[in-house]
Amino acid sequence: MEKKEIYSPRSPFASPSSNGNGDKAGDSLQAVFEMALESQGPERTAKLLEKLADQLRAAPRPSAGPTTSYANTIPPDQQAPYPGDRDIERRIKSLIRWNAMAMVVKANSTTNVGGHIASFASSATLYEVAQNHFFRGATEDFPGDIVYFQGHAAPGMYARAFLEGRLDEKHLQNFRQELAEGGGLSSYPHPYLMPDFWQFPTVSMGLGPIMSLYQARFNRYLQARGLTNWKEEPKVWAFLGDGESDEPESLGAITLAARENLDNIIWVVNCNLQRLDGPVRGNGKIIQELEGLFHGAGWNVIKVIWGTEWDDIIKRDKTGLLLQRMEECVDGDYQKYIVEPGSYTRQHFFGKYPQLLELVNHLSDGQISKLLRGGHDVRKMYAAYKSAMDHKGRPTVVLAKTVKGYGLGEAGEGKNISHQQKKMNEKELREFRERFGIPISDDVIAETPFYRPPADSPETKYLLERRKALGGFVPARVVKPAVLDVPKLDYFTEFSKGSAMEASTTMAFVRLVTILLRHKGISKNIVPIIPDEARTFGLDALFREIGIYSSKGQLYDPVDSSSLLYYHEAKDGQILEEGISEAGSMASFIAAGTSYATHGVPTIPFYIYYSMFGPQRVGDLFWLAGDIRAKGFLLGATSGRTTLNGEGLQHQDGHSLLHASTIPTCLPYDPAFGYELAVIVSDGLRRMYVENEDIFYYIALYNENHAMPPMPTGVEDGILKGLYKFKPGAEGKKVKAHILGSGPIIQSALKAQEILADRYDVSADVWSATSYKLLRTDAIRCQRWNMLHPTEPPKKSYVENLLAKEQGTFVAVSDNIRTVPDQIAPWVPGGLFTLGTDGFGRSDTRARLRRFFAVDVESTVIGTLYALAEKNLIRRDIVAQAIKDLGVDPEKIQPQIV
Ligand SMILES: Cc1ncc(C[n+]2csc(CCOP(=O)(O)OP(=O)(O)O)c2C)c(N)n1
Ligand SMILES: [Mg+2]
Repeated sequence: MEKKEIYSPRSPFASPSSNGNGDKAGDSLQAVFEMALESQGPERTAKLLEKLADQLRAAPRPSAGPTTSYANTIPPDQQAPYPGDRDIERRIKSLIRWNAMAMVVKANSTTNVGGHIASFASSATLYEVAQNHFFRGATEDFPGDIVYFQGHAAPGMYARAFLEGRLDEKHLQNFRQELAEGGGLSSYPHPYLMPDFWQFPTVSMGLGPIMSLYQARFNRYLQARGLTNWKEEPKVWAFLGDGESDEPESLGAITLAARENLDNIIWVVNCNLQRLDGPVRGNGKIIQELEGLFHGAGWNVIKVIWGTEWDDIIKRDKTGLLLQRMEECVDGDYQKYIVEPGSYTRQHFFGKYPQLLELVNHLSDGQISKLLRGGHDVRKMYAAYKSAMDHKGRPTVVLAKTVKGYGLGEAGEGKNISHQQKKMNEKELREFRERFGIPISDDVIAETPFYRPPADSPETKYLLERRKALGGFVPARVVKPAVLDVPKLDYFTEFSKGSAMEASTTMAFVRLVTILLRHKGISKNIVPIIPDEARTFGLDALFREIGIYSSKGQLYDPVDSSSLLYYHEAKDGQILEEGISEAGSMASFIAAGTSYATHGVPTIPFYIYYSMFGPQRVGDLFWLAGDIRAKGFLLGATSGRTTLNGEGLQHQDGHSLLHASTIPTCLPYDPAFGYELAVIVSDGLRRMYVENEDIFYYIALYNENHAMPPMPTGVEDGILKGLYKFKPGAEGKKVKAHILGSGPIIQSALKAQEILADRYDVSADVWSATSYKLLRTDAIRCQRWNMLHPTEPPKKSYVENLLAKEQGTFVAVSDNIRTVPDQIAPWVPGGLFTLGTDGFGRSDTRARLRRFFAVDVESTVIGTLYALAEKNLIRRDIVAQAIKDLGVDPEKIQPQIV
């Protein structure tokens, strides 16, 4: 069994050999006692026992369950000595504190853009110790440590970058005013907005933590697959709030890190005991709660609760009452000790037991109120980080106790309103200046000027020297240009030829990824990601072919080892089989999709999943994929409200395409045929991995088999732009119509085309609509330009040009809600009549479902005739007759609810 290195002991008698064997320990104690009695005599033995009893009372006691006592994990005598110049570091930190506060106060003196002071005020020491001694920047043969900064502590990171000379006053002045002249700083870490600075968006609580876990695992994956040449492994640091730990994404995946022995990750939880509204656990202790959780999950836990001044007080307590008092106080009490004067703490904390008062007799009330919490003590934090860095075999979490709004005094130290505090009056500014010794004079203090010491000052020199020694600045996002040798469209000729056999687009994708995995230029860069659904999509053949990544290889003989497609886990496996975790899978997608930037190693994630459990389930991570400039392919399989027929309401997806359309860097596609898929993927590979565009793809895949025709000539451009004519209607008919179909529902359009021609004298062209969003974006772009250039010849969008000369009426039909095709309605000549699958799905056959939602062949015929009648192009009684002839019940229930 692994040796427990936590300080807070579980039992004073416990030793590794006697763990779990109380009798043995008891026996040896008995033997020692008898020896003492014999050699020392009863009197001296009694004295010795008394002394031991004293020590026992004063020793930290074990708590019940997986927690240890409310004490620092690392005892003072085991603390690594502090290597830095504490004095100068304190001055640097003070200036950073000032500038971080000033930028928020300044921005809010003339605007209402907001910002946070209290969060960084509580975490300044947590970051500064790491900046001066741990975070390693990127160098030629080292990718740099990977740091997830707590989002709303961003002002502190900007303030440091200002001192480092990376940002200037103008930037700070324009904090949260990014559209101001000269540009400004984004509110939070957003690589989309500050692509040279931020690497990881973190402010949506919980996403930073889960990303960091999968990033650490992805780093191991890259190494196992031989895709790196690092001189040493980077550490992944994640800083999060104690309130943030309530998010399921924060703690939901922590067992992964222990299971995978990710000793390359360090979490630092800033336990300031407060969230936005008030205490995180007013009636309990968040540090203890988190300790229990992390211990249970197999992490190495380091608690940093008390600062150095407490060491002596704790040592002098021989009664055990101090620890008892520390444990019986809840976080609500601890918060109160911050806002009340030292006399209150003396009376209510120490005063509960008279013996404790004696311990602080020598301290004034002022001194009592300044007894530091561990997270504000560089020596304690350094020791914790050092121990975390050196820890082998398990991930580490540092639980650091701090004060929210530390140093803000009356303006918001430890108050329930602290989080929202963004203004300070002159008196408060003066107090802040005094407390931190900021060289700003009275006459200008009201303007909260920024302060940067001169370039040759000891502070600037020290700070730069430290960063230089550690490899460079953090955060920094540096993208080294890399171009992959991606296949061109001719690599996919089997798709352009079509196939005699019916197939689904999911099958087409499986084939496509299989041949991509054989392409010399990119095979090794591909990262297939699957959340326990490979068999559903027919991807299980890949298990054996490329293996499932497992850091442990395969320690067992799989039950299906004798079969051709056995479940094959391997240390260099290529598939990331994430189990049932869409959030985890998205985190892996993001790690792989940003590897080009994080590591300078472009990888191509293909994440295939049940489309219903995509944006609807983990939409915030989809949004983040845009912000972080991720690349890759998301494949929403088993798509379509009626195409996935038997699974019912919670599976049948008819709206992911709409969700995906909302993400600015996402290209959503709804292909109907194998060749369309090939055109989209090959162009995507070119755009992302040759042209280096920071975009990603969402492709809806369906599981209905149908004909896979050869590619008509000259349609590539239309496929990519979102619309092309697939099959013109019959010649010589009286009226003209156009049906836009997508995915498998284009089959309804094609059969409707025949019926319309044969029975109603209507020539209907069938178009394949591969992406309504892209058509719309293009149209909006033109429209906006026209609005702002009213006297110039107007620009026309692709869809307007394409449809300009077409006669008749336009109808769209898809297996998605009507809003998806309706996106282009304003630019369709004469408008668009849409059939779609609005409403909850339900289990039944495809035929019945399509009739129910009115996207089947008959409904498409009726819809087209109706649209023609609405334009007086045919008589209304023809529509009524068609409804009868085609056997459609006009009174059938409406799928829409409200
Ligand atoms: C998903 C999500 N929900 C809510 C918020 C709004 N929010 C921002 S900060 C915050 C409180 C954070 O408390 P904590 O994590 O303890 O951080 P602290 O500022 O105390 O360090 C909240 C609720 C958010 N940013 N993200
Ligand atoms: Mg907090």
